[in-house]
Amino acid sequence: MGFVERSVVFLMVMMVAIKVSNAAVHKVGDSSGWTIIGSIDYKKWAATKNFQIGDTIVFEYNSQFHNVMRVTHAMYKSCNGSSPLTTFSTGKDSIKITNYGHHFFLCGIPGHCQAGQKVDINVLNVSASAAPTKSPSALASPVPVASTQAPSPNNASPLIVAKGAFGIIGLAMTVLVFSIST
Ligand SMILES: [Cu+2]
Repeated sequence: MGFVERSVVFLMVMMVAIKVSNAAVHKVGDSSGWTIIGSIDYKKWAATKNFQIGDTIVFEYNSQFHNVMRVTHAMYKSCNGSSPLTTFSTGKDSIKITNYGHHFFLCGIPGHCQAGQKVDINVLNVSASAAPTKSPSALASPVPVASTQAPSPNNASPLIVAKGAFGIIGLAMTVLVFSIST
């Protein structure tokens, strides 16, 4: 492979590595899993998590006794599992979050949802607490800046993005040069 090809491959590997490292896996109910035993408060569980796009939600349960149905808000509220959007039933279902907003799930076995086996995965479109390398849309949003410090706050966002990109490329190039010279 030539230098250019190697550079491109290396950069792609870097991008994938960065993407993977940002994504989290959330096991519903933590060690208890997806169950009606112990009356787990899945609302409470979800409230302690910071769900992001790219994260994976894992439902672990005994497939003889439970399942997982993705439903609408109305179905979630009324525990109606008669016409789910999707049904999962492997006993270990991994669902990747691909969009913002609420993702409603319940167990479709009669009585289980009423007993509390339901969860609302809410993916917030905010990243005030997120790392600076998160989505560009978050960086582009207007940030209140003291007028004495920055007379033109509109210029701040592209600068941050550019700095982040140069940082990644710079790091990649450094490693690349190192790998070639050895
Ligand atoms: Cu169940």
